[in-house]
Amino acid sequence: MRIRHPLLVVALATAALTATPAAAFATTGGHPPVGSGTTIHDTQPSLRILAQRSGLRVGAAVNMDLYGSDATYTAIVNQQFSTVSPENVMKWQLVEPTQGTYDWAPADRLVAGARAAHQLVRGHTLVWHNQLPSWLSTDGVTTSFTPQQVRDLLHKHVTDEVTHFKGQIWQWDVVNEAFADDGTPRQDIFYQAYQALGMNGTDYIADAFRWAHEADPRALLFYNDYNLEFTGAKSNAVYAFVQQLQAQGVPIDGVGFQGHLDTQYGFPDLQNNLTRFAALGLKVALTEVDVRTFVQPDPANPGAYTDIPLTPALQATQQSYWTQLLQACLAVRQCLSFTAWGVDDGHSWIPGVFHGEGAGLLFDPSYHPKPQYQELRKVLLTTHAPRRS
Ligand code: 9MR
Repeated sequence: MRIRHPLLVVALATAALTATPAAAFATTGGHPPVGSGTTIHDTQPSLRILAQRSGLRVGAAVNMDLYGSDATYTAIVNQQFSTVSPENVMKWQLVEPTQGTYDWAPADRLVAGARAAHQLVRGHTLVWHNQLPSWLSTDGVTTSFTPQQVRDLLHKHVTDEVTHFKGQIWQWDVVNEAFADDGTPRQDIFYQAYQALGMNGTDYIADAFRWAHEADPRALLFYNDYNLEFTGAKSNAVYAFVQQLQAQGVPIDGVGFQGHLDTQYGFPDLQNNLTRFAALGLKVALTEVDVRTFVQPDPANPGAYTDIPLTPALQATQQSYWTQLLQACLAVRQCLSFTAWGVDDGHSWIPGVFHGEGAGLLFDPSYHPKPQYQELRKVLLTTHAPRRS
């Protein structure tokens, strides 16, 4: 996959991000200057430029409350990344908050911005038990609609959303997180509806891929999940399941490995898993990478935390995990993109979900690049591993 306008991209990449006073590091307790300054240097090639050597797309999930209004945030998104994912604004809850009334505006803004910055878009996500509109389900497992109505609503949702963005989405996460960690299918409203209709509970997945393909035959259609990085009950179940889909002629193109890692667990046998899925004739991608760790409490704010790892050893483990994640993707020719789930530690889902953990991303809350950012640059600079296009 080649970036079509290399000159423009170089121009974007060589523009300085911001001039930030060194004092910002002291107040945030942030990271020391990387290289010789407090900014990403204007002579330093961006991640997207470096990744181009291997035809790899590097991406970030974008928070639309910041995109376009926070200049530094927006500059990082445009300068560093060649693919973007909407962190929330393409989810069913956001696009159809009231039944029958769509709100495409925030997602349209991202798609337009991506086009202007010569980025590709990963559409996230069409079918998920979470972040459903409240008129459909408040908990993902109960609904007031009949099974046939649930199937019809799913058909309409997938068709309308994929049609709305037709021609503008590179990869769609068609179905997200449909399996539990023990390898059993999640019994959400879709699974239950299909069972009640006398089908296999998981048949909604095949339907969603078929409907998405009908609406935009050129988009790459992905199944996306977490913990597929490790060989185990879940990745084995998904591995068997996607083979079933292929045997039934379901138009699935790829599998997304989210890549939400935590330094308290060992590094997964990721390359092995990427390789076995790719060997099925599928594309693969790292879709939601972050590496969380335990962080220091904020002395000024009891109960709150900084984004500074508790120990230098944890910081070193984080850096090594980022390096290994990227190396695994580069080692597998079918791995098309490597996307971080956010830009900076000040806007990450992690602290709200994992108490006392954080520091998962590549930029600190003052938008300074962290050491793991430089680690990724080093890997990209020293690796030439063309993708299978
Ligand atoms: O980052 C997203 C956060 O802003 C939302 O509140 C949350 C709702 O569950 O979803 C987060 O993104 C998730 C993604 O869509 C699917 N994989 C797990 C991600 C982190 O929870």
